[in-house]
Amino acid sequence: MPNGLTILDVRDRVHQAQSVTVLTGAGISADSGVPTFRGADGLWKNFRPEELASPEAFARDPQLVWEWYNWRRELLATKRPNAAHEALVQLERLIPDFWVITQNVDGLHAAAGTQNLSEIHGNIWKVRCTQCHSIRPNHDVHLPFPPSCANCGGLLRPHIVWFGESLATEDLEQSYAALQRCDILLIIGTSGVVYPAASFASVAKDHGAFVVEMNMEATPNSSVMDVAFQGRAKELVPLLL
Ligand code: BV8
Ligand code: ZN
Repeated sequence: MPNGLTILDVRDRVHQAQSVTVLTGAGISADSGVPTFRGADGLWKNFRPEELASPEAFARDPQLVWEWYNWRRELLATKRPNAAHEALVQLERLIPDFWVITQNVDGLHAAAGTQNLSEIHGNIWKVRCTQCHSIRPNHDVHLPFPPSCANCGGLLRPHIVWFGESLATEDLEQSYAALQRCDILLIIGTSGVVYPAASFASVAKDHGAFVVEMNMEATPNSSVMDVAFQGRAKELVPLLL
């Protein structure tokens, strides 16, 4: 259960740590103007995930799914990392072993300069061929339909992990390794409802890590945390510097 520790106590622990792992969700990008999934302005308010973020939806109506991703690409093209993303880049330079696991597909951690990064749900600025499975960066704000593979002419899909799809083995291996070796796990801006990311707090805790939550609201994982801070990521995360 959360105890009387202040954010300055956590800052001291972080600066003394050998290994720190961070798990982020849509909340860290909210301060960059990127809508979250389940909040009041959430993406899922207007859309139903199973209608769009699933292989079945893409098989049924690839054009509709691409229209949704084109809309999100257009929205994201104007967004920049905020003070929370930037603070994590500073921490990465200070702490011997630092790893960021993000559920976000917006690319803002990489844009801020984070090096040690696992984008476990993929990246909206990458496309994957449904035929030859080649993965390429693509920053076109709007892909004309049907987007076709330069390599084999196959239909391209977003390189994003949809519901019911497995996460990439390499991303899972990197994530579990980072969760098992860290002294501290910082969990920033996630509602803790999507698996397997929602189980990462328990994985780290089972390996003796000190687990800290920074979020606008309490989550189902809050009771697992050693300490939980409620507030905006762009205000809380820089306090760790
Ligand atoms: C898999 C791609 C295994 C789309 C996404 C029943 C029980 C347990 C599991 C399941 C189940 N039924 C189904 C499952 C599995 C399913 C799942 O977990 N479903 C949930 C909904 C129950 N998971 C999967 O399918 C995963 N795959 O398990 O494969 C498998 C095994 C065998 C065979 C096949 C497969 C795949 C999961 C990935 C799904 N893809 N996105 C897209 O993005 O286009 S998930 C989607 O949700 C996003 O990626 C997002 O990252 C993710 C999590 O959301 P959050 O990041 O947490 O965002 P959210 O809006 O929810 O919360 C934001 C938080 O920030 C809030 O708490 C808010 O208070 C806070 N906040 C807001 N502003 C701020 C802030 N905090 C700080 N500062 C602020 N300013
Ligand atoms: Zn191809």
